[in-house]
Amino acid sequence: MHCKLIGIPLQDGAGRLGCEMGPSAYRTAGIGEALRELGHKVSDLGNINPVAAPRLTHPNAALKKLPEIAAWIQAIEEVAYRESGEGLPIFMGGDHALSAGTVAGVSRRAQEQGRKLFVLWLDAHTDFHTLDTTQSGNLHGTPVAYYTGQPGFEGYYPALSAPVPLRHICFFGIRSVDPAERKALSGSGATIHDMRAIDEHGVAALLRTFLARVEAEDGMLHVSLDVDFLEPSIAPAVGTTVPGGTTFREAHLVMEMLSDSGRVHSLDLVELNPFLDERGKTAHLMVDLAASLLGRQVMDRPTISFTG
Ligand code: 6HN
Ligand code: MN
Ligand code: MN
Ligand code: MN
Repeated sequence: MHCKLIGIPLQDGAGRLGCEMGPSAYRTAGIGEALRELGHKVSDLGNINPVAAPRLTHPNAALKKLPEIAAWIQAIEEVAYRESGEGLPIFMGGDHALSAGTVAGVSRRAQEQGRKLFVLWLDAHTDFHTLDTTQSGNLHGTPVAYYTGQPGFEGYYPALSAPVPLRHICFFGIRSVDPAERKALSGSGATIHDMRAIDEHGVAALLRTFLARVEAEDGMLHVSLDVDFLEPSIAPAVGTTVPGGTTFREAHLVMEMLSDSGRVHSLDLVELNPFLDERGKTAHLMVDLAASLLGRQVMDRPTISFTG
């Protein structure tokens, strides 16, 4: 596999500063070496820079940094489109607003190839606010609504060429949803596995069902991993901690099953705020999770099919 590391030092979508240091922290934690050790070809393509911010005003006075985010998304979408033609791009954030661009770009590529794109959203949050519904005004709460083509982004975020159908989205690890998001998602067709579902059924059964669907439709899978998917005690370096996240083993099992599926074509690592970390432990865990997704395993295993 050709892994392409792409840094996105974006922090304007988060409520506090620090995510712009994320790409450096992944490099310092040895993401390149970890993937090379697994036998992959690794290219570090450097960091993305935003285009010039447009002039934009919006009736929702809570919105923060809307012109800046619009400019970032445009630059990110173009890189994601370009780099998803070959190899596996790994987008090292940066806050979760960046996924508006990565998913839009990867989706444009999938559409051009006549393939169906699915998204696994590993997060405490659904990030399903529109520009009209967000009350915090932090635009990292909006990427999923944008790339699935919900109304209200026209004329603000870049025009979307290939909206991802909501039935192709699986939210996983959810435990904090705002009322407007909950209302918009109810009956939407998206799969939502909250922490209660994970407690009751375990990650393996839930993920296996989703991966079987992706396989049945010969889909390509984009994985978006928000640091707050993880239990805060093992991953403190995030500005939006919510108690009750996935454990070390649950998260690794998700990655190991994704690796076995062979369906993952692109990956976001988002919301790492190195300023909040403890001696690099969150950065290292995120690198280890990426390595598990890219084939690291303790022992050789028989090939597993998710169709049965
Ligand atoms: N994230 N729903 C909250 C808000 O401010 O809109 C939290 C968003 C968190 C964003 O997880 O990337
Ligand atoms: Mn998120
Ligand atoms: Mn989150
Ligand atoms: Mn591909």
